Formats: sequence, C-alpha cells, structure tokens
Amino acid sequence: MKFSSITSAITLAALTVGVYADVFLWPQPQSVTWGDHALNLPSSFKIELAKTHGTSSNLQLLSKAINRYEKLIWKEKWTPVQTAENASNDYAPKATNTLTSLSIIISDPSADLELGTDESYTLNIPQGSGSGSITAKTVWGAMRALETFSQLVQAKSPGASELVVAKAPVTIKDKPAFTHRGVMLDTARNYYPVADILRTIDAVSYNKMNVLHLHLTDSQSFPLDLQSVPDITKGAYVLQGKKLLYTKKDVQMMVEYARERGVRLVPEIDMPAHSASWGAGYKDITTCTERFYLDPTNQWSNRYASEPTAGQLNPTLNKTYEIVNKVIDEVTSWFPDGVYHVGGDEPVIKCWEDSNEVRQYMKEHNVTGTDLLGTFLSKAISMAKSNKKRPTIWEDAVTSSNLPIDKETILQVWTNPASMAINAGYQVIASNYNFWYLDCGHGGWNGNDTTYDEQVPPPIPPEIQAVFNKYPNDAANWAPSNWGGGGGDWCSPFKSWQRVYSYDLTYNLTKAQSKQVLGGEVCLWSEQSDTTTLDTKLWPRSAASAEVMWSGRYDASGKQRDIGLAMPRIFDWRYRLLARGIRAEPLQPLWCGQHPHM
Ligand code: CP6
Repeated sequence: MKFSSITSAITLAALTVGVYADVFLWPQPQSVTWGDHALNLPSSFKIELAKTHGTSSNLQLLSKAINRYEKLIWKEKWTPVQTAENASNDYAPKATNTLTSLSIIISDPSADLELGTDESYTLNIPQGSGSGSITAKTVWGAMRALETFSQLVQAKSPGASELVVAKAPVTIKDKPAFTHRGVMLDTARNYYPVADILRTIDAVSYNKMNVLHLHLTDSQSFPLDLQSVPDITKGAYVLQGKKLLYTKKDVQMMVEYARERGVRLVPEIDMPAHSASWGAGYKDITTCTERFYLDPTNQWSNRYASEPTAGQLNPTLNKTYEIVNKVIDEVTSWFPDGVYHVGGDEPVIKCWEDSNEVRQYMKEHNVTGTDLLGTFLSKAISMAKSNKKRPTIWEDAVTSSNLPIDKETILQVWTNPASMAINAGYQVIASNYNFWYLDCGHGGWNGNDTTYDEQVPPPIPPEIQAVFNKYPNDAANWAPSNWGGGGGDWCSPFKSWQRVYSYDLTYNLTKAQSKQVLGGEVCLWSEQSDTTTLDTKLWPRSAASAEVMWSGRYDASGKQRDIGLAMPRIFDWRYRLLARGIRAEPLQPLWCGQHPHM
C-alpha cells in the first residue's frame, strides 16, 4: 500500500502511539493471504452455524465455542502490543464496510475428537460488506478456525471500543503439521488445583494444541480418589489437614471442559517404577521403597530413577496385577479418550534384584529382571487394550532393552533418538528432554554441566557430603535437596522459548520415518513447580512448541522457520495470553516490541 507523505503524517498523528500495528497470528497458519482493508465488526455481528446441521452433541459443543469466542473478542478489544514497521491497520479507523456475520459449515459434524481427528479449516473474510465463512470437516477444525478469527479482530484504534477485522480480504487455509500436540503436566511431585488444570486447558486450546497429558501419579504422591482401590488415597498428599486429590467428579468436569475446547485429556498412571506412593496403602506390592535407595554397587544405571523412595511394583505377585488391573480399569473409565499412558519410564532392574521375594521368583522361574519388566509392561498394556485404549509408554525401557512390546503401543521418546523407537516399528510422540522439558531437566550440582564455571557453588553440608563420598554417582541430582527427591539443582540449563522453538520433531529422520511421528509434547515435571509457577513455566514456551507442532518446523517452501521472524508474533501473543488470564512470563523488555525500527 502506498501513502503520500501527507497521508502518512496524518495517519501517524491519528494513532496516538505513533507507530503502526499489524495483525499477529499464533501459531502461523499454513497459508494466509491478506488484503489492505479493514471491516467494521458491528455489535450485531454473529457467528452462525449452518442450520442444516441439526443439533448433534458435537454441534452443541461448537455452539458453546461460538458463544465463548463472541464474548472473547469483545472483552479483548485487542490492540497489538508489538508494533510493526509497515502500515497495516492504520486504515482501520477509516473502515467503512462491515462484516455482518461469520457462517460455519461443517462437512462431517459427527466426527469425534480423537488421535488423528481432522482439524483443517478454511477461513474467508470478504473485502466488501457481508458475511465471512468458516468451512471445516469437523467441529474440532471449526474450533481452531474460531481461534484464528479471534486473532484477526482488534480495536478500531488503540484502546477504542469499536472492533474491526484488519487486513481484509483474508483467506486462511490451515491444518496441523502433526496430529498429536500436547502439554504434559506432572501432578504428583506437587499438586495443582482443578482451576489450574482448567486454565491450562484454555491456554492449550488458544495455542491450537489438542492434548493435555496428565502424569497423575509418581513416587511422591497418588492424587486420585479411586473407588476400586480405597487405600490408594493414603498415598495422596495432605496439606493443612486436607487430602490433595482429584475426584471422579473433578475429572469428569475437566474432561468435559477440555472436550468443549477440542482438547483430549490423556491420563498416565506411572508403573512399574515411580510408584512408591502406592505403597502407602498397599505396602506389599512395592519394592525399592527405602527412604534412600543408595545403590551399593554405585552404578549410574542402578540409580536411574534417581529420586529417593522411587518405589517399584513387585512384578511377581498376583495381588500386584489385581490392583494394577483395578487402577487401569477405573482410570480408563474416568477418562474417555482413546489413548491411555501406561508410564514405563526409568525402571530399575536392581530394585527387583535387591528384593528377596523377587530374586527368589527369578531363580525359580529362570527369568531375568528384564524379562519381568517385559512381562509387566505387556500385561499392563493388554489391560489398557481390554479397555479399548491405544496404549502409550515412555520409550526408554523399550528402546534400551529391546523389550517385546506390542507395536500398536505409542512410544513417547525423551532420552533416545526417535529413530530408535521408529526403527523398532513404533509410532512416536517426541519430547526430547534437551528441548522440551520445561522444568529444565538436567545438569546438577556436581554433575557435568558447565554453568558454574565462573563461580564456585556454596559448600555442601557435611552430613550430605559424607553420603556423596560414599556414593558419588548419586550426588548430582540430590545435592541441595531435603532428601525428598528432585530437590537437586534440576533446572539447568533453562530452556528458552527459542530453544523450545528450535526442536525439530523429525530431526535426522527420513520421509518414511517421519510419518511415524504423531507429534510431540512439552513436559512440565513438577519437582520445582506448583500453582505459583505453573503459568510462567508453561507459557509462552509451550506456545513456541505449539507452533512447531501446528505450523511445522519448516515452512511451505521447506525452509526452517526463522526465530527472529517469530519474535514479534510470539511477543504479541504473550500479551494476548496475559489478557486472557494466563500469566505467561515476559520474553524481553516491552521496549523491544515497541521500537521495531531500532
Ligand atoms: N519423572 C518421571 C521424571 C522424569 C521422568 N519420569 C525425568 C527424567 C529426567 C529428566 C527430567 C524428568 N522426573 N516419572 C522421565 C520420563 Cl532430565
């Protein structure tokens, strides 16, 4: 668009901030064409679902989404925080044409929300007065389109109460690069109130992500009020006399809330390792629950699930399987999603070898600890399958020990290259801990990271030092902890949004191998997180991952997406998340976003 210098001067004067604004979308759609007109959005503006569709239950969910977004755009009255070099909505105040409505047409309204759901959509905004349109195969795709639409709407001028759609005509054709786009939240090291989970579901859906994976249980606590195993809540945390639990009603509410936003809740009950909390109610089915499991042989591999009181279910008892079966039956009945996460990470064979009972069994049956692990996981997986679930497990046990696990199982890779799991014949979810563990997740007090090169850390208390001298390999993660697990200097190095954004889910994979990557998850382990830090640890870094998973690491021309070009958009998006009640952390001084010419 060309302006005479006089017009530009007048336009600048009209915008009190004195700089031009743009329209910023997150995540970047696959294809966008912009015009240079703005359309007024009158108070009578309506988003309408084509009447021919009837009233199936999915469409009722879409109606709710429509109501939410109609309210959101008026509440938000967005004025971009990030300014732009080129004029874009400087003509917004002069908008004369009107977008009267937005009509939605769905071709397959009964399609369910599940792994692989079609989320594609087309969004058309005309240049002249009239109606815009959303066409999508499914209601879930239409929900993504509504999110995009909300990002097109802004205040007619900074701070004004009238709305416009800037840069019309707009045509957006969009679909996700990956089908599984998730956040994993560990609710066991520290508990999160239900309100936190609901707010996180909101943020997940704003970012066009579709999965919240709840790592519900771990060594430290079991926050689920399961009816079929009544003593299991003895493993829940108690704070000020109150058990920190999710009840069936809580879960049903979360599930419904998530579904209304196109988000699947995938539950994980971790086993056989990371299970000391089961022992509070069912002591006899666990091994390795010593307060300090210090491996006398001092081998790294033996202290793998390195947190004290790791706990590992006893794989030789019928009672273990009875309880595991009840747990899986009940949890799968609470969470309707078709995928269930069996856990399976960081098993310590040594835990079993150190148990008299298990050792005896291994001798009598002539089996190894690895055999027992394979049998345990296969049984747990078939329990999930008998509840009509597609099982998922963490990859490490399978890829490092080559366990004979059903190939229908999805492997969530975090420590080994995805190619290992893929070459072994599995589909994968990518969560490389060097990029996507938001709690930071490696390094350690006297581990081998180099962040302390320039400064000597404070001294380790003598009683702790004495144990380290005896067990040097255990020192790294336990150092400043109160012996409760994960209290070590866990967060090193910090994963910046740029680092999160740099993760290539199909790194070093061939085209054929890449097809086995269903998507990814960013993971928030909660040793050092709870309600006070949730939003800042998750956002906006998870938003960076959302763009990697929705838009793809590479653009349509095959070029890697540029972090510098993403900066203005994620900067503006972070403020938008704030306005929507998500306490996303700042990325840079506000100055940087408002002085783009400098
Ligand atoms: N807890 C569980 C953890 C981790 C895993 N499982 C973990 C391991 C290494 C790092 C960060 C987190 N805390 N249950 C691994 C899947 Cl660096």
